Order: sequence, then structure tokens, then C-alpha cells
Amino acid sequence: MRDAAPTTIYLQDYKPFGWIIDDVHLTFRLHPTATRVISRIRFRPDYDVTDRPFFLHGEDLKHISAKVDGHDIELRHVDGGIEADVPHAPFNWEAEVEINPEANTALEGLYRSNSMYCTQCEAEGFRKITWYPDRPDVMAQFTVRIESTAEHTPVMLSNGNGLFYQQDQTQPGAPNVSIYQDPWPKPAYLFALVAGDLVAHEDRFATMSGKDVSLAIWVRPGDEHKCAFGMEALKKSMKWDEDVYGREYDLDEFNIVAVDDFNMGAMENKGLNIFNSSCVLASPETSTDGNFERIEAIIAHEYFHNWTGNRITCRDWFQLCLKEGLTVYRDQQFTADMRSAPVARISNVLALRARQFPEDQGPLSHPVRPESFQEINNFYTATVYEKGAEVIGMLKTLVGDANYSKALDLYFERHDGDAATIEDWLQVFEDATGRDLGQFKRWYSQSGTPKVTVSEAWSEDGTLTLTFRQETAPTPGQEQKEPQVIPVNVGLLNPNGDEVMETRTLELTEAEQSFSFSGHSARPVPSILRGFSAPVILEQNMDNARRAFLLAHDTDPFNRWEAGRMLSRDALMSAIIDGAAINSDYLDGLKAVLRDDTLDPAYRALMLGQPTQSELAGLLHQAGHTPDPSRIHTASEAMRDAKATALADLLPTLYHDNQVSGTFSPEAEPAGKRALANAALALISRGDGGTLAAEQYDQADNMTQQLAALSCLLDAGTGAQQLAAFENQWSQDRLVMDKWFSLQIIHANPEDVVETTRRLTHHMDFDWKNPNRFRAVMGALQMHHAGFHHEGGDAYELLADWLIRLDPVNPQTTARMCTAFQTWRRYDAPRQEMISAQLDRIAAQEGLSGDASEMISRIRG
Ligand code: 0A1
Ligand code: ZN
Repeated sequence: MRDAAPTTIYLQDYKPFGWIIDDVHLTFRLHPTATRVISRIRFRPDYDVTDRPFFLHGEDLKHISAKVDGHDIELRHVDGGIEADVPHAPFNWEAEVEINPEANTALEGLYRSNSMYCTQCEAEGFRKITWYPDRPDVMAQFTVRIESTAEHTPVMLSNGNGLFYQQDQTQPGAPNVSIYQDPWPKPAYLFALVAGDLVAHEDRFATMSGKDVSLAIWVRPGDEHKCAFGMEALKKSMKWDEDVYGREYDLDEFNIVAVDDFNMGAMENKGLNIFNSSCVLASPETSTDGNFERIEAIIAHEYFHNWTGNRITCRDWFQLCLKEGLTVYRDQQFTADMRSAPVARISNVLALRARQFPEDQGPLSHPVRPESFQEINNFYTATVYEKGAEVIGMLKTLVGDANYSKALDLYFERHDGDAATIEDWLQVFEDATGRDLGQFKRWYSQSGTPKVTVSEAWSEDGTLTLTFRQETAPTPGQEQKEPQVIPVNVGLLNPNGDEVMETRTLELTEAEQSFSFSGHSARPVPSILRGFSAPVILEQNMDNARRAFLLAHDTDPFNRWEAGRMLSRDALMSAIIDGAAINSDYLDGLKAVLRDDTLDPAYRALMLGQPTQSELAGLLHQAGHTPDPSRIHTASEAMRDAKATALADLLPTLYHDNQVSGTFSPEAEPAGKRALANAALALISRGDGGTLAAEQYDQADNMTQQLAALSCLLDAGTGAQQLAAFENQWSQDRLVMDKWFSLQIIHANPEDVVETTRRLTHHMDFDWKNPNRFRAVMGALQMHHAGFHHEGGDAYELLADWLIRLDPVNPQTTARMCTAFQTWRRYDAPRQEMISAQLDRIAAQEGLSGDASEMISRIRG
């Protein structure tokens, strides 16, 4: 077990720092194993605060010296930092520390990745760089001087605007020097530094007020050809934020850097975003349409943080959703505007159901604004991000578009430069709209997914009455739940399929509530929770005929898709529970939709999808059944076979009509066609033994086509030769090789998953200290539902072995991957015992990190 008892931090214990920092001057003398950091900081007392202990965070720092107003000062080393007796008046602090970037495998603070220096300071990494009040409510102006002699670091960047650069090759030993100044006060978590041998893809952007901004994407030499798409995405994001939110960029330069070793997707450091290379580098030959879309969204997300996160930041980490929920909401709006809005909405809901629902319905459930934590890194969750975005979407639905804009304008005006709270955010909406949001606030404090049950009554006087009941099951630490404000968008169709009432928002505020719609000559069919207007589970007693009707006629594209989804879900559930054959209502309805050429191919491709095996396991568990992974797998395959058979006539047409010729474009339209053609190919390959897929593989000139074909071949069991060719072709491309690793596990038979994974861990390119490679393999293992939960529990043991190995090297990634076990209580007793034994084994590791230990203890419950 861990040596030190973990400390829990509570929202209610918040105290301001007590000191104000005007400016910070940092000098870095870079060295791979002994970097010196000199900090000069001007502190002055915050006289509004009476209790003012002087505590600075610091971790893994070799202390060299500290001075106050030029005199050496004694530091008291305490848990997590230092204390000192300082004057209760303004003073100048100067300290020097030494840090070891090379030894920093946790990738928090200043570290090395492929001989380049880079930083990651969110959430609490800055304390690994120097003594500092490393808390988001301390905002200061930073000036940074970077010096480097020993290393080849021609490019040295920090936040803000570059003031000075000198590369002195005339005198041996003279350092390269670069100076950056950031005029905008910021918390330390937004600090960034990058130095290395990098090349830039450059461009410019003229802002709405005519300011000229230099843009650059910095990459390792050899990756230059993968920057163009990211640059276009950046410029589109800058323009969109001006057009839609009136937000202009505020520095002379904006830099993005790609790094190979990164724990998360990307980071919004002021003026110097740092990206996991997988989330910025793209080319048609190496990236799929899905990669392009994700990269566009992440570039937008990080850019949008400049206003929602940086200009207005969070008072403390409990307020994380203030920046993340809002910024995810904004990036989702951007994607909806750049691509197809219905497709974007369905994709967001799929992601919410796949990642947030299981979290909210298991031992890791927590409110969008948590009230306590041990390790903040463990709270960068689907709940804070994705449910946080849904909460903003509901707010917008409730107040309307015009009021939303008004409230956002007021938010930016009132809180620019602040470290704000959820209370501040809601106050802005109350002031802008006059609405009381007291009950709405429960969305931030109550965890769990509300279940909304609806029943219908028709009276012959022409009135349809809908009665809603809402209920949320207890979640860890929250036994009792209060009713929430739930906006339910409803429309009505007449029996011919024409819309007789346009979408209208019903506001549920009570545990049970009825709404009546009168004046109808025939009983209308309601379409409920249109656009998925609230993140809830909707229980509606509906027969197949009704679902098929909505699949054919609903004017709301989300609910039309949802009707098909529910049909396929129910068919799968009956197949799993009773061994029933896949019913024809679903297959007939699907056929009609797929035939409809007026429907966007991307939308039709989504229609061809089906619930994942993990989602089905969750649904079975909720319905009181113990999910059997093997039966779920069999039924899912049977569903694919049933589709392949029922659609046999249509599939070749879908495939051929949606081929895209000419120069590759990652735009939504051609990408949608490829998605539909490849969904058809997957079904065709079940019958033709992979012949068509092999042809596509041979002809493919882009990764979307190549990977789709290879996946079909692996499923058909005939892809060995192509798999080897693929490895040979791409062995020098790190990001494509990640796909090669994942692919083999994803497409393995359940009984072969562990063996395949184990074999890949022995591959010479299995660089497990690289988070992308670790996730490519171990992430694929846990995502293969039937393989991960295969009887015998070998996969549990294999994953635990690797988590134990990774933890001392990289606690953050280890802790995140422990979530593979969060659904363990769904399964039968033998599986629960086997998982429990692995959780115990991990927990018993000597020196287990705080990150992993918190996760394991919460998962065990
Ligand atoms: N704020 C970043 C993501 C991020 C979060 C945490 C990190 O370390 C714990 C690193 C990056 C974003 O939302 O994009
Ligand atoms: Zn973010």
C-alpha cells in the first residue's frame, strides 16, 4: 500500500491565497538532466484576506537558493511545498531550483520527448518546475527567458509574444536565448515552454479588428507535410469564434506544437497550445476521416479555451466544468456548423452513452462539479467534459438562443480576467434572463443519469396527455435525489406521418408531471426528447410498429435515427435474452432509410450502426439481467449477418454509388460517402470472404480506404498478407503503427484477444512508455468486450500486470486506464471475483501512486 495517507480536498474548504502576484520572471537554463529555473516574483499582501500563511507548492525540486528582497531566507519544507516567514508587505522573491526533465516520465511539469523539451502544467504540473502558488486563482503576468547551450534547441518558445531571439554560433559555449512575454495575467497551469529542433508550418490570420496574427504549427523535421489540415482548422476556429461568440484573438502570435509523448489529447496553454501529435498531425495517406474530424474538433477546442478557460479561468479545480463543459459545448457547436448538425449530434450522443453513462451509473459516478477529490487528474472525466457540455446545451434550450447570446456577452464582460465559479456563471444567466436557476443548479451537484418514464393517454375530445416521471438511482455519496429541471423537446406527427405540432420544449420540474395537447382530430404520435434535449435515459413503452413509424417519418433527424437504434437494440436484447431471431420490422425500416438517396450518406452510415457490446451489457444489467459477454458477442454478430442478408441486394449499390474519386478531401461530404460505402463493405465482406475488401485494399490511396479494407479482411480471417504489408509500409510512421497495433486486437476473435495482445507486447515497437502506444494496445484490449471479459479472466490479469508496470513510470495514464474495471459489478460472480482479485493486487503494490490508488479504491467501492 501507499506510505502516505491520501488527503481529500473539499470544495467547501476553499480559501483565497492571501497574496497577489503582479509579475513573474522566469529564467530557464536548459539541460537534459539538470535544468536550472530561476524565478523572480513580486508578491504583495491581499489585504482583503486576514489569514495569510506563505505557502508555495513544489515537488521533486532540488532547492538551490531563495531570497526575499535580496537576502537569503530559510525555507521550511512541508508536505507538497515550502513555508517561509516573509514580511507582511510587498516583497521580491527570488529562487533557484534544479529539475531533471530527462527523468520525468510522468509527463507532468518540464519533460523530454524525443530530445525536445516540453511542459504540461495542467492541473498541478507547475509545482514540478519551481516554488509557486500553483492554484488557478493566482493569476500573473509572465516573462520567460530560455537559455540553452548544451543542446540542439534552435527553437525555444513560451507563452505570449516573442520579444527577443538570439542564436549565437560565433562564440563556442554561448547560449541561444529566447525571451517571451505574456501580457495577459494567467494561472500557472497555463504556462508552457517548448525547446527543440522543430520546423514550422506558418500562416497568418487577420482578426475582426484588423490585427495581424502569425500562426505556426511546430513539428519534428519530417512531419511538415502533416500540418496543413490543422492550420486550416485553426483559421476556421478563429473566424468562427469571432462570428458566433464575438471573441477575437489577443496576442501577436499563436503557436501549436506537436509532441509524441503526451498523456491527454492537447493543452490550451496561452498562445502556445501543446498537442499530442495524434491530435494535430494529419495527411490523407496516414489519417482516416475520423482522425481528420477529431483533429478539427480538438484544434477548435483548444483555441476556444483562449476565452473560455484562459481569459476567464476557474477559481479552483472543483470548477473545472466551467471551462471544460463550456468549451466542449462550443467545439460541438463548431463541428455542427462545419459539418452536418444531425450527424454531429448523433455522434456526441453516441460518445456520451459510451463513456459518460457507464461512468455515471457505476462506482466512479460524480457530479459535474465534484465536491471532493484526492487527485484532480482523476477528474478530467466524461462527466465533467461531456455531461458538462450537455448541461450548457440544456441551459440554452431553456433560455432560448437570444438569451443565451445575451448571457454569454455578459459573462465575457463581467468576468474577463477572473478566476470564476459555477455560481458566477449561473448568476450571469439569471441576470441576463431574469430566470431563477436554483433548481437547474442541481445538474451541477447531483450525480447519476436521471431516468424519465413517459406514458400517454388519448381522450376522444382530441387531447393527448403525456405524463412524465423522473427518478435518479442513488450514486456513491448521494442516497437521495431531488427532481431536476429537464427540458424535453417534443413534436407530434399525425398517423400519416405529417408533423402536426413542431418541436416545443416541455420543462419537467416535478417528480411527476403531465402535459396535454388538444385539438387533434386523430391520435397523434409523439416524438419525445428530440435532439436528445437532456442527458437522461428515456423509458417509453413503444411497440415495434410505432418505432418503425418514427424511423420512417420523424422530422427530427435525431429521433429518426433513435427510432432505428431502439429497434436494433430491442432486437439484440431479445436475441441475447431469449435467443430470438432478428425481427423484420427493423430490417425493413432500415432498408427503406438506406434506399432514400435524399438522406445524407453520413447519416445513413450511422443508421447502419448498432449498439456496442459494452452498451448492451450495461442495458442488460439495468434491466436486471447478468450480461454474458459471449452471448452478447454472438447476438451482435448475428445482427450483422441478418443485416448482410436482408440488405444483400442493396449493399453493392450503396458501395458503388458512394465511391469518391479524384483528389482526397477530408470534408464532410466525401467523408460521409466513404463512411457509407465502408459500412456497406463491412457487410458485403461477411458474404464474399473479403474479395471486394482485398480489391479496395490494393487500390487504396488514403488511410480511410486502406484501414476500412484491412478491418474487413481481418474480420473475414483473410488479412494476414495485407497486415504484414501494412506493417512494412508504415513501420516508420508512429501514428499509423498505433493503428496497426490496435487493429489486430480489435478484430481478433474473443478467444484470441489475450494471446494477440501478449504477442504485440513483445513486438520491438511496443514502446510502452509512450502513452499513445500503451493505449493503442491496452486500450484496444479493454475495448474488446467479449475478449476482455472472456472466461478465465486472463485479460484482467494481463491488463493489471501492465498497469502495475506503468504506474511508477506514468501514474496519470495508469489511473485513467484503471477505468476498464469500473463496470465490474455488472458481471457474474466468477468474473467479479477475478476482477476484484486484480484490483486487490494493484492496490497492494508497494508505493502505488496516489492517482491509481484513488481510482482503485473508488472502483472497489
Ligand atoms: N485542458 C485540456 C486537457 C488536459 C487536461 C488535463 C491534463 O493533465 C491532467 C492535460 C490536458 C483540454 O481540455 O484540452
Ligand atoms: Zn478543454
